[in-house]
Amino acid sequence: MKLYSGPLSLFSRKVEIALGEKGLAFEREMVPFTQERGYQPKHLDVLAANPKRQVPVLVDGDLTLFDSTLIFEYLEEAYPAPPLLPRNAKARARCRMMELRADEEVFPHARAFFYRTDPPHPDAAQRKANEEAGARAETALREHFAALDKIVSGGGFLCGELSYADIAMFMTIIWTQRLKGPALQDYPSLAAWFERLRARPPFGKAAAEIAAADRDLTRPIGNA
Ligand SMILES: N[C@@H](CCC(=O)N[C@@H](CS)C(=O)NCC(=O)O)C(=O)O
Repeated sequence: MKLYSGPLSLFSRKVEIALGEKGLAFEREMVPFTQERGYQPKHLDVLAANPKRQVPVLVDGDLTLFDSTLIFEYLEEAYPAPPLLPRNAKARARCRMMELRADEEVFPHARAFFYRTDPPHPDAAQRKANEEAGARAETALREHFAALDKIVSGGGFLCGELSYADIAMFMTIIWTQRLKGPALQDYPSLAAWFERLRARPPFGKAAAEIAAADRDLTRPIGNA
């Protein structure tokens, strides 16, 4: 298998963790990424494979597949052991909604912090608007963290056993933390869940590589 990934691609790192948890070997190709130019120039293989021109792209034999959630669905069908979704249909559906919650409800608030690693906007009004949007995102994230803290208060995972929902939420929470969103320490069960995951080699490797990529590629926060 071959995975086109990116050093600071949250969605690609989701797939790396899932492949690792399933014990599947893969060759990884990192596409170009810089803070200044983002994903330009696009990797030619990614342009050919994905009309959305995005990573992750997974190649498994004669199958070329994009979108992290579709890749999860494929991995679960093609490589069912160990499972990363519950067995019961309703529990699986709930777990898929939890993955969607990470990607589409919680992560958009982390996006509101992207201005923190961008060069300061030349327009003062835009800088103020960015900071106001960041403050609203902080409030929303605190509510999400409190709700998630309750879900994992028993010491388990988001859907009972380890699942794709944990992978997606772990990545989203890394993004909130690297962009200096609300601290996890105020949510002890969620912080303990995060550390339980980080102790697993595929999660720990992704977290360490993202921290290294931040040191190499990201403009430090606070130097505005
Ligand atoms: N829904 C997609 C999102 C993929 C995505 O946003 N990829 C980003 C990197 S994390 C990308 O390639 N961005 C470059 C671009 O959009 O031009 C997924 O889950 O895979």
